[in-house]
Amino acid sequence: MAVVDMRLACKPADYKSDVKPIWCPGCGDYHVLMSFTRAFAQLGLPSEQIAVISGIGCSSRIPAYTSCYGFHGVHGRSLAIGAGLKVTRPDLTVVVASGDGDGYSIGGNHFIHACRRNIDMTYVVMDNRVYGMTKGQPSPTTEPDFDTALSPGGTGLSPFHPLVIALASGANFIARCFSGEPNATADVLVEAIKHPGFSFVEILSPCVTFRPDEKAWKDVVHPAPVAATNDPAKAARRIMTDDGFNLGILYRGDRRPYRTDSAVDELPDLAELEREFEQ
Ligand SMILES: Cc1ncc(C[n+]2csc(CCOP(=O)(O)OP(=O)(O)O)c2C)c(N)n1
Ligand code: SF4
Repeated sequence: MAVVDMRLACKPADYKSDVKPIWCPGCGDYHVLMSFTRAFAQLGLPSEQIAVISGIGCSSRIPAYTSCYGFHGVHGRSLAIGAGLKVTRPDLTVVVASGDGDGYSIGGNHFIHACRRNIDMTYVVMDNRVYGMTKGQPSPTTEPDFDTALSPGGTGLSPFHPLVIALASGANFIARCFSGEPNATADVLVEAIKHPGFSFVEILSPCVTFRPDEKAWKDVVHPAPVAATNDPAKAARRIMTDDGFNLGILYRGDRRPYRTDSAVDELPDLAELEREFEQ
């Protein structure tokens, strides 16, 4: 019998659903979707072996646009849902998608503990430094001088630094990408998904409607000048001092992932638990 190499047989189009995205024309998230489907095709994974989980926001609509299993959850809780799924179904490839509001504001605590737990899943945050879906409020990554009718005079607050927080919380794979470079982003997603344990990919993805200034990101992003390090001290220095536009895999450590297989072995008999509960 002929053996089919799934990587040759899979095309990005196989991972698209027939739901038409309703993002604004020019939104960076279209390119992120393109990167997802290219990465899945490169990996040659059947779509039923992938689950894309999200919270709430424009960015969090992404599961509906893929042909993979999906769960459009509640605001800020995508990582909790993804972790629960991965622990009970370790055979699935779990990709969790979020926005900077969803992931760093209401979901900020889950982010820290997901980095710490190191469950084998990939966390993608489409960061546009604004709440797009609810019409332009500042998010944790918004610059302090973002002066709009909703934040008159700017917030005056120091932005959250997701990569530094991820590193300090124990994340073992940290990358930054730009939505406008879908091939490079797909390559990073492939590496992130293959990485054992929690992998964090921050994708700068412009909100052209509430942050038209972000269209200029395409002129300021650049590949990181040095290769990924596995030394957390070096990574900390690099990430804390970079200009916020260095792209690529910035840190790749080798901390042991959470043992999902043993967690499943130790699950009690659910029927028995139900009987006990009814008594
Ligand atoms: C519990 C709860 N609080 C607030 C909201 C309102 N809400 C919906 S999306 C959102 C922010 C989304 O921002 P972000 O995650 O950055 O995604 P974007 O729309 O920019 O892609 C907020 C505050 C909600 N849906 N649920
Ligand atoms: S509001 Fe912003 S984030 Fe939402 S779809 Fe439009 S451009 Fe994209």
